[in-house]
Amino acid sequence: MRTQVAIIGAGPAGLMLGRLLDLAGVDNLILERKSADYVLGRIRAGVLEQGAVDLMDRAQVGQRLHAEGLVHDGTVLSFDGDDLRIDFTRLVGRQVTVYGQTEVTRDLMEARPDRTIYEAEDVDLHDFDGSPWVSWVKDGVTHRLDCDFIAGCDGYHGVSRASVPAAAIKTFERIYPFGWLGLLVDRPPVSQELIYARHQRGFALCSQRSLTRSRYYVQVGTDDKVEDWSDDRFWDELRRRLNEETAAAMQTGPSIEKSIAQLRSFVAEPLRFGRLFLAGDAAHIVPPTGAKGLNLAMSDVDMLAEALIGFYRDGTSTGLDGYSARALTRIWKAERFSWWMTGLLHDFPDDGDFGRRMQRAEFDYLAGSLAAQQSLAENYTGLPQ
Ligand code: RFL
Ligand code: PHB
Repeated sequence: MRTQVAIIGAGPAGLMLGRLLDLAGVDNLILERKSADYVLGRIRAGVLEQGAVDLMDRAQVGQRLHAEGLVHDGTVLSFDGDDLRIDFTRLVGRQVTVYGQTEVTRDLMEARPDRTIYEAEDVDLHDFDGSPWVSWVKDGVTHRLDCDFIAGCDGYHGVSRASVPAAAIKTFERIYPFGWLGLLVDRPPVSQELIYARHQRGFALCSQRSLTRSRYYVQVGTDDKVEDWSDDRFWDELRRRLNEETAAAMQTGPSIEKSIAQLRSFVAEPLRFGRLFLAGDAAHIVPPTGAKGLNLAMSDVDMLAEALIGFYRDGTSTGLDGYSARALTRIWKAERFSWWMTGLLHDFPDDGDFGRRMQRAEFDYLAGSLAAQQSLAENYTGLPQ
């Protein structure tokens, strides 16, 4: 078998890259380790920057997003019960859209019913410094795909980054001393806008998927297990971390999903190794506090698709040569913002009273400074490419 671009991973990065290449007439095949249902069952991101919404439109998969997505003009930060609204529209003239990653993935999958091989086991990358090819096993049979380029869109635990010789790659990492326990429930959101809350007991987030489905998170310890958290325990803890009116208005119910994510910052450099390119979570991880992971994955593949399409259309490799540096500039800015939001809003057990006072001072500064609020709004709604 032969294709122009072999894409590893059918998460949002791989599916969007495949779609952009399809529209430009560049042949590609996606290899995904899991089943389509498994991929759709993963509950992850919820907030899209305008740039990601625009990309969905350019990929001609934005119809349902515009019909069902919830456009938000601002968000609320809460510190020990004191609320501060960040008004994106007034501060920077931009908005964000609440539309689940599951829905983004579904829209992209429906636009491409074929040429994704699900349940491809033992995917292996070969000769990406010369004439690349990919092998995998499906139903006990080994297959081979020759290609011009490989796009590693297979997430943090994928095979693509792991295939690069250690001497060719440098990684930067911070693991935070806590995780997020998330719960999904079919109840209306407690608040029209998202609430990011810093409380003595730790961080909490009130998010949503629709007018009838809510997503809530609480900061938990690194040793906490989902089994330790009954729904009742989750709701009690969440309410304790919110101000009284919000806690009283909260509609609780049985969880339809509950999971814990460890928080980490991670960047790999560079993003190109011969004819292999990394994009999305395969290349970087942000803690979810700034709602940047999915958006970064989208902007990476937007740039990568432009570079690949340029190569096939004009025969020029300028875009491919510049991809790594161009994407990394944007990635590091999103890393900085996500790290900063995480630092402002979480309980850091080792930082003591001084650390807490610094967080409070930062919150008070934000509350009193339109310039500081504008900086937050500019980053949260998405920096330009
Ligand atoms: P994905 O989604 O991990 O997809 C990678 C795909 O590759 C497959 N794969 C393989 N396939 C073949 N062979 C192998 N050896 C393979 N190994 C892996 C996997 O099965 C999978 O299907 O990466 P991608 O496409 O780069 O997308 C990244 C996003 O998923 C991620 O950044 C976001 O979910 C992060 N994130 C958020 N991002 C936002 O922009 N806004 C948010 O509000 C937001 N909230 C979140 C989040 C992530 C969270 N968790 C669970 C870490 C909230 C949470 C709780
Ligand atoms: C979510 O709805 O899952 C979500 C929203 C905002 C974040 C992180 C996660 O910052």
